Amino acid sequence: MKINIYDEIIGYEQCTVEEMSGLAPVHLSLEERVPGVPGKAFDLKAWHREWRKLRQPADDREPALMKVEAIDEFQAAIPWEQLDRAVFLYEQDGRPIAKGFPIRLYVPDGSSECLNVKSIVTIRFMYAERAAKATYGFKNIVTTDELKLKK
Ligand SMILES: Nc1nc2c(c(=O)[nH]1)N[C@H]1C(S)=C(S)[C@@H](COP(=O)(O)O)O[C@H]1N2
Ligand SMILES: [Mo]
Repeated sequence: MKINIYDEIIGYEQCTVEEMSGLAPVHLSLEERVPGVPGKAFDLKAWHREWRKLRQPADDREPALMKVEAIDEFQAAIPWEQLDRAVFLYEQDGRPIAKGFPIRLYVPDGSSECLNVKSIVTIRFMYAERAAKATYGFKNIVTTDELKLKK
């Protein structure tokens, strides 16, 4: 399963969890940042810096916002300052994670546990777009039947 990665400076790319964790310079046990939750995780910002450096070494600007989207269309937009201790959980008991496959975000210093988004399929790094607060929730899905009713 591939994860869609978009970075305003780099563009679109698809990566497997193995490719992402293989590149990540900082690996840790999730328990070190989220007490009581075991599993293997890698540091988000260190991974992003490494990924960016390999593609665009001359530009070291930091994003202002990260947006993630899950298989079930749950999504979150998180200001970069809240992500200093954020990690991606990718393995538990030697296997891909059962709850949250393929990867799950944990934001230990975030404003809410609701930001621990499971089953992420798209990650976006934004530089121009900013937000004062983190937001999360399900995408607004308007069905064609609802559109007809509104006419
Ligand atoms: N993909 C996805 N991730 C999600 C959610 C969701 O509905 N879908 N709910 C969020 C909310 S509101 C909370 S409080 C936590 C709950 O985490 P838990 O299932 O480990 O208790 O997951 C977050 N991550
Ligand atoms: Mo929540």
